[in-house]
Amino acid sequence: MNITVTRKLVQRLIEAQGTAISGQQLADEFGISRTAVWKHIKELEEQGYRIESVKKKGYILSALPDTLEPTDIQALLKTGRLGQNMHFLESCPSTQIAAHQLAQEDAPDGTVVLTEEQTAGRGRMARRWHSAANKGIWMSVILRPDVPPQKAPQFTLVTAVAVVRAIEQVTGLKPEIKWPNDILLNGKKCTGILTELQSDADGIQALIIGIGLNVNQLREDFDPEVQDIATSLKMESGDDVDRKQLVSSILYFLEQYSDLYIAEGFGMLKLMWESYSSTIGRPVRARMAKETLEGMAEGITEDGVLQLRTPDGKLHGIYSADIEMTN
Ligand code: BT5
Repeated sequence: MNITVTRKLVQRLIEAQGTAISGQQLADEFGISRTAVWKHIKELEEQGYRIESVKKKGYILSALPDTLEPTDIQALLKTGRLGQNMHFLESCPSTQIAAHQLAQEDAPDGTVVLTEEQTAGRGRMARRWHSAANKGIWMSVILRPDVPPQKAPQFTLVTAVAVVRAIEQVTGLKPEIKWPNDILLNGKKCTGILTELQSDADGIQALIIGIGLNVNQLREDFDPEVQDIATSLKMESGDDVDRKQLVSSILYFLEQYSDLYIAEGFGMLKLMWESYSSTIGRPVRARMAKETLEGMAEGITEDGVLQLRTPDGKLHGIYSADIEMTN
């Protein structure tokens, strides 16, 4: 069986968006016999694609299997650049490591690395990111924006807004953002974002934006270390969530919002970020490397810096910290 034809057939059926295409038409388009089309369809059904065969009309794709097959995701993509170059790895230590390597090898702006399983997923400050197999989205996006390095931290906030919009669009859930890089549902973490930088004297060479999103895990799928603090979209919505749609939607919003940020600055995105934030207007404790401060989170600056007012009335700019709500 010609694998390329099988993949192209799926793309064609995805692009048809639920309308039927006759076996004869597919046979003509691919230059094969109708029997060969039928054999490819059977092969796809075995791989978990649900394809209805409607009399006198043809084939309709009604469901995709729960894999991260890149050509399927690309058929769903509504982006100009993000994800047009996509690398899929069945298992890897960390998509961040793979993406750093690709960026050094001149991978283009918008390159995406996706995996089913990370054996050494990482968070900030070398913390662990638990990345169980087949249930989440573990992905790194390479961006090459023409901005000075001091404009890099806001990309974490821009990405958070993009992921929240995508979760809303695909599931109807209403997530909140906890400064700077956590997305929460009912107070538990469903997403972490890690932005890393490759830069030299000429400025930013590449931003590597890592997104870890818990999608279809149940409580028992999480490591005991995070069972009480982590949640997944399935745990919150009660439904299985289509990871391919979600990847496509995240990349769409990330392209829109990062382009908006680069073209027009942080103003509009700051407003969006604040509207989703669970941190602003709340009393918080900020744990930093050298000190811990408690006070009221008043807002973020145009630079993405958290403004925290301590009881003595002083306003502190927080660049990096772990935040806990104190009420
Ligand atoms: C983060 O760090 O939240 C950033 C996580 C980024 C992960 C992505 S996955 C794709 C790409 N490849 C990588 O290797 N990384 C990126 P931080 O704010 O430091 O939070 C880490 C903390 O989150 C841990 O110390 C745990 O407490 C908690 N945690 C770990 N795994 C979790 C999970 N699956 N769900 C919820 N919380 C988790």
